[in-house]
Amino acid sequence: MSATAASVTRHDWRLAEVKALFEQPFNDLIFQAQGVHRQHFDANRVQVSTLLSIKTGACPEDCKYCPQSGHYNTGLDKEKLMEVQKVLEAAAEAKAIGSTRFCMGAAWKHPSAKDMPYVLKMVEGVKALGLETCMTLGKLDQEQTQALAAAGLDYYNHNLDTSPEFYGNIITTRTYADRLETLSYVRESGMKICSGGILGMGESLNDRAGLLIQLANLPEHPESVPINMLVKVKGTPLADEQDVDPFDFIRMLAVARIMMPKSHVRLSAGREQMNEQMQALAFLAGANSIFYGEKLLTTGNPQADKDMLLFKRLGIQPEAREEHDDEVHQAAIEQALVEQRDSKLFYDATA
Ligand code: SAM
Ligand code: DTB
Ligand code: SF4
Repeated sequence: MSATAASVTRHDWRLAEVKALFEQPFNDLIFQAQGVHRQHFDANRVQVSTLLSIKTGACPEDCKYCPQSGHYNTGLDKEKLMEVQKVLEAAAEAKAIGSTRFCMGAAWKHPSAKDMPYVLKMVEGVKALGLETCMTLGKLDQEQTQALAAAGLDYYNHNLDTSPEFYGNIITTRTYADRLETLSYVRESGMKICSGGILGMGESLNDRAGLLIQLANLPEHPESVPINMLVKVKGTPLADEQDVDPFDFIRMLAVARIMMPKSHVRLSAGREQMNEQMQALAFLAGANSIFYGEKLLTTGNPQADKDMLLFKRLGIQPEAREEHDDEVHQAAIEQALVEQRDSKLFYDATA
């Protein structure tokens, strides 16, 4: 297929054709993905989101990849729900370093009635700071999605994680159908969906293709598709899984880009384990979003100044928030860069 053939938004993907996309020669796949990418996006813009864990550890779910599951001993310090004011301070810091979206995550099976008022206050406060809002709190019912949407929540993150066939090897306490139900409530409420998965859990090519088919065959594509590389955490059952071939990870991003041409595809967890060349390849394959700031939820992420330097070397501009003045945003980023440059820890590889 040529890289410039018009890409249509499809919802009827079948396993054989998706596998054929994956199995193309690498250069052909990247060329095709970059062609699709350019039909819908500025290829030199990347969206930046910052994560915060608002409730950490002791989760009743048994997700085998997760350092926060109460089923495994990972030595993580548990924390109860953060105070609203502390969350807003963290959001203001994220804004100051140039982030446009603030994603709050809680290690819950689902939010309880007593926690909801605090969560809604967090959404309102973060929104008032001029940031896009995102939350990931586990399973939701219809009443909760309506309340979050009314408070101004822009995105809800709820990952399918893997194919329906492989899912039972990874999680037994929540079903795939539960996840699809939460996604349908999020859609009904008018919020945008962020949903993706993880590579490196011992899944097959069929499972990787199967995950993308589930996401792309939803009635509407998720607006945001995070593709995580497993962060192997000691104490979790997946701590000793084999590394994913870096080129296979890039293939996943490229196929996601082709199947969901208008979605933001996020090069998500695992960037600390990737070199700059691999991240550049990820952007070439059509990834156009990252988590920005030194921490994911409980594990590390590259330092913000390192990411800004990489963007500068690649000629990438951070994407401005919708309805946000590009110049104001750019000024904030440049100010953050100047401040970092004055710090002793900053090494300017371009000087
Ligand atoms: N507890 C909520 C839930 O699972 O719905 C929200 C937080 S949970 C940590 C959000 C997502 O982070 C998971 O669905 C999973 O895809 C990702 N994740 C968790 N641990 C990870 C790890 N070690 N490596 C990569 N991704 C991970
Ligand atoms: C997503 O897909 N990845 C993020 C976010 N959504 C919530 C979480 C990654 C977590 C990595 C392990 C940790 O830091 O605890
Ligand atoms: Fe709990 Fe979410 Fe971790 Fe699963 S991924 S154990 S639901 S925090």
